[in-house]
Amino acid sequence: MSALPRAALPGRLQRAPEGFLQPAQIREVAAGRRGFLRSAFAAAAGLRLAGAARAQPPGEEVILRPQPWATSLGQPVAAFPYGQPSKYEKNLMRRESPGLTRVSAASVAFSPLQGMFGIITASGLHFERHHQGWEDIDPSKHRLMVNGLVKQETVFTMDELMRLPSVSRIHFIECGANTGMEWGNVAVPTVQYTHGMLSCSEFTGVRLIDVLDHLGYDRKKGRYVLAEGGDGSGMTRTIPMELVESGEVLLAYGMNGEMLRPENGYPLRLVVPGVQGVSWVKWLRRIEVGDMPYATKDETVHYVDLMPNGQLRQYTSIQEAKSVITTPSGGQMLLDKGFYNVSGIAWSGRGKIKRVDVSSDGGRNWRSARLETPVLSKALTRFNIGWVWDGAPAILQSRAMDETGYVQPKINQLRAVRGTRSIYHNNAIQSWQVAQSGEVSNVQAY
Ligand SMILES: Nc1nc2c(c(=O)[nH]1)N[C@H]1C(S)=C(S)[C@@H](COP(=O)(O)O)O[C@H]1N2
Ligand SMILES: [Mo]
Repeated sequence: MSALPRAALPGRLQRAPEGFLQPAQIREVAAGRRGFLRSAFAAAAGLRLAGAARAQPPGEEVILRPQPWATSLGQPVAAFPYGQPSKYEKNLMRRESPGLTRVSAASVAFSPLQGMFGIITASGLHFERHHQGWEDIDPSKHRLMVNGLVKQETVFTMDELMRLPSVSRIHFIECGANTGMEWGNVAVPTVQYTHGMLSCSEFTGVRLIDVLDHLGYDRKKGRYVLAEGGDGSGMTRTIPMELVESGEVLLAYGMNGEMLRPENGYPLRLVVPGVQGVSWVKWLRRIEVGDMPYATKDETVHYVDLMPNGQLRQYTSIQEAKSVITTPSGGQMLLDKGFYNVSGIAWSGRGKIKRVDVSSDGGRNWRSARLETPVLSKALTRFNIGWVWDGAPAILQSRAMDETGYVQPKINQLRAVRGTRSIYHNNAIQSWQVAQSGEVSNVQAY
């Protein structure tokens, strides 16, 4: 990928400490504000910086004078019957990568990880990956057929499915192609494009095993499930029955407290915790129980890993432990030396995150970050750690370890095993370079 249109990049100052100020405003308040930040955070971090005792700046206009919002009548309730983000948050949105070709409606919109907090992805910012565009299916016309090795082949309406016992679970979903550009040393500029085919939501639905049990599936022979989507892409994936029997696979209709959004599979999608996104079949119309893997186009032509010896690795569906620093990250800018809260997310398709280490010197020295609780299995885990930038060039990295003891590899360790011709399953450590100017950019460092 070469030159990027400027408009495709999130604002350089987004979520930098002074990210809400316009450049002119920044210059205006710079001296005073910086002095204040320096002393406040030096105290908070228990640090002693030269000049830290400097007096606080005199008050600004905005704090001294009553502002329009304090002297007028506010908007009435339900001005927007369905709530919208502030108009000042317009920069925070899903984006298509300028480096990827859009094939008609088959494309990707990435989540803006650089501007998100905690572990839950706001539904309107959930990434989108469609093989043939999205549909808004009338739920009264949607059906789920369950057939194959079951005693009682059945077609369900949505009403029938929603009468069954339901569960709600928080899980991440990551496309197997997330971070795929980095295999070929193509450093895309921002975390939105390097890692934004990743989201985490609370999903509500019926456990697939409950439905299969009820219909009397063949426990001996029926070791695989085929999931088929109702969109034009003919999306079909094989799910091993052990995953279904673990009770984790859901026929989900809810996401973050409301019905699924159309682009995420309304009214029904499969949720397969820990497994790459493609198996989370959207607009789910059919589940077939079978006695062997189906080897569909989506698991023979696509979503296979080309290994250095020229062979294709198949059915590598579990997303291994991975993490990324989201602030500061590529495209952002540190405006001054001093304290920064380094924040990021970690996840593993094999269970809970156990530890995240952070380095500011390209992996020579590591410190363990604070994991925000609750730490959930197969969900995003937020980590935070304080860092004092001394103004010299630095390389920020994070390294996740999951409860199995697996440690996220460096990109060269991964390449040694996998070669460079893969598209999928790149879970390497991400490096963000902080230049002396404060500019943060994507680099590959070992
Ligand atoms: N029916 C159907 N299901 C689908 C797809 C699709 O194109 N059609 N895309 C898959 C892929 S490749 C991914 S990564 C996830 C993306 O889910 P999302 O759009 O809700 O983020 O859905 C999967 N399920
Ligand atoms: Mo995907």
